[in-house]
Amino acid sequence: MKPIIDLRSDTVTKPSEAMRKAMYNAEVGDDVYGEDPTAIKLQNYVAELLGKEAALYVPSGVMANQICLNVLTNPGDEVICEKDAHIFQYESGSPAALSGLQLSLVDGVRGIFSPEQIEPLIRPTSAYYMARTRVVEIENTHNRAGGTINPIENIKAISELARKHNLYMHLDGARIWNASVETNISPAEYASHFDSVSVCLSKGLGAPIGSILAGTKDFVKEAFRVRKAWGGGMRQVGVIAAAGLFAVQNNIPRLKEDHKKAKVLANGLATISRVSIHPEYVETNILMFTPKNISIEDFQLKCKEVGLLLGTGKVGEIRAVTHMDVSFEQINEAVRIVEKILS
Ligand code: TLP
Repeated sequence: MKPIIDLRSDTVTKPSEAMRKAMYNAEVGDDVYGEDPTAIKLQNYVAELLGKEAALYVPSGVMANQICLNVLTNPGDEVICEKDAHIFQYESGSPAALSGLQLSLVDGVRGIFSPEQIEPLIRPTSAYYMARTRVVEIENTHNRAGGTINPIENIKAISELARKHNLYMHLDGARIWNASVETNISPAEYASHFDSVSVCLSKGLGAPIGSILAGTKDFVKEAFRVRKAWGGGMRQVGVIAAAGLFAVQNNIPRLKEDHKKAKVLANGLATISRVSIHPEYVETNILMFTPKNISIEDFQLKCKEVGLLLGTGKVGEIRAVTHMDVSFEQINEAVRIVEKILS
């Protein structure tokens, strides 16, 4: 039987043999006491990569984002973000549930909003009866918008506006690595425009678990407290932190290959008349398309029956994500499968 072609997400990758060896050999200690040497190594390595004073290893991207928001805000505050932001769409209402926050949503163009769009949303500090605008959040690359890269000049202009209004900036950089390899702008340069940053090790980088949040020493000290309060304090965590360290030390440059795969897939799908797609929108490893005259559910089911797994994006959209565990040959096979189903 042919192996399944799993394009649901770049989270589906499995640890390689070399990564497992690093896990096996990891030195460990009790991380709740801050004594796990491998977690410390990972945190220091990523803090440096992001040009931040300190960093903290956490179980997931959701936890990283939510701890950052919690530390930056007080209940009743408002966070400005794009309408398709992960923190709004896919984090189970946690800004409200965990931190008492409300979100002010901006209608971006393929996930990207301008400073001009958000300036009128910033509430006057004199208006004591309004929520207090506290944070501007940017997701880069933007997942639900199809892996789009936020231009650095735009990020810079937004962060200048935020500074002017004494607002914090938070980066959901789950896939900042993808943006970085594509633009040659370092993760540190991206991060320099933000007070807090969350990055994922378990997506394109191929680690089985984990995210990192980063900021100033004081910020991370407080994040350490919140992580424990929310049940995210882990013990001999070095066995998984080793996988994260391996991922971040070895698997960033190869993300370019995943971007090529996404382009090959998009161009292939564009030749199918019953597929609606914009291959020119594909910037990184995520692509969105719509199969015509068939429901998303039926289409996904038919694909699944022949070994192709696809995800969903916005309503009526299929999401396909390329990653290290899918080959170019499998990408071509995926195009053939879709062509056959829609012929
Ligand atoms: N995204 C997942 C799903 O939740 C959609 C995926 O398959 O892409 N920020 C961004 C931009 C993300 O895409 C994700 C995960 C997260 C945060 C949360 O990471 P995890 O799943 O580790 O909590």
